[in-house]
Amino acid sequence: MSEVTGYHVAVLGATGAVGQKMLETLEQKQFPIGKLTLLSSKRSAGTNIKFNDQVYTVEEAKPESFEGVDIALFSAGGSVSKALAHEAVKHGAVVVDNTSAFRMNKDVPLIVPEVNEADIQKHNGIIANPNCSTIQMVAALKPIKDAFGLKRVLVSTYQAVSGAGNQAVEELSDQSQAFLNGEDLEANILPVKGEKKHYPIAFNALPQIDVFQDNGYTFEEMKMINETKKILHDDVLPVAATCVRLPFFTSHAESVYVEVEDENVNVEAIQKALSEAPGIVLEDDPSNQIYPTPLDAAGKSDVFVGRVRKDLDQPKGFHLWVVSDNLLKGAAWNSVQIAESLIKNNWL
Ligand code: L14
Repeated sequence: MSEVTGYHVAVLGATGAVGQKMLETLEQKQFPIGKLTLLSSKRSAGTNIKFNDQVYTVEEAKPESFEGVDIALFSAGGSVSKALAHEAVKHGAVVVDNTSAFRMNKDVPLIVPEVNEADIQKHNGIIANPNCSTIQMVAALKPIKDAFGLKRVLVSTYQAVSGAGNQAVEELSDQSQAFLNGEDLEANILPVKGEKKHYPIAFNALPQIDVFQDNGYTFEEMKMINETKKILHDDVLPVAATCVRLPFFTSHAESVYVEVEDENVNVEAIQKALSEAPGIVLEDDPSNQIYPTPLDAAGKSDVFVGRVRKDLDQPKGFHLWVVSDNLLKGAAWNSVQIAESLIKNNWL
């Protein structure tokens, strides 16, 4: 790239829920863009999108689309990433991939910049953006691990529908209206688009996010488990997860139980470590009913933590409540942060 004009950035999946947030984030953080290419599947090609007061027409993504591209942000689903990421790299782009296609590949760094930024250097053209639920959890675990050691993690999630895309967002709003009108609820998307069965999400809770694995866990749960170990560089860390979809649009919340290594850690010490950590905002004052909620976190880049408590029976056990915008820190903002780090550190 030339210093004056900025980088050639491509966004693949530009019309999707995450792609839209990627564009908003690039605008907001004034990413140094010299040229912008918006790409999508054939279905969404032709859509016009405004960026920095200029109108762009979304083009169908093909291998040649990446000629001259410096940084390609991928968010059009795993199969599209599998088909096009290596092609993009061959054409000279560095890919930040927001799907689960390459996350667990040994030669693909899996990055949350506040946690393991240095791992970016080992990239071979593809860098993976972790799962949304993983990102906000490891952001909160990292300062605890650094200060007190980490022995075990148990998490239950309360996840927004927007993670499953714009169609799931529409489904929740249609069903909510129907429910209040006393009409039958039509379910076609959730829990998983394309699965045999669908359940209403409005006024409900669905203990299935992504498809079931042979071990009885869902893929979302296994992503949280495996990605957490990889990002924290601890292959033997015990992690278990239960992932649940709830009827709100934005931000995931998580009830996280951790056991630390050190003896005699108190709540204040955990709160201090969290409040000093980058990207974390501690909102924890029960006497004034201060704690994070999904509505409050929506539209913000940080990870919010509250309800820090000591377990009543396990002296090294602590409970926390972790909330963040799933489309921002959980996806678009984390990807743009990775791109910023590539530039800042000369790791392109
Ligand atoms: O693995 O349905 O990046 O909310 C995260 C959102 C998978 C689907 C991922 C959802 C996706 C998930």
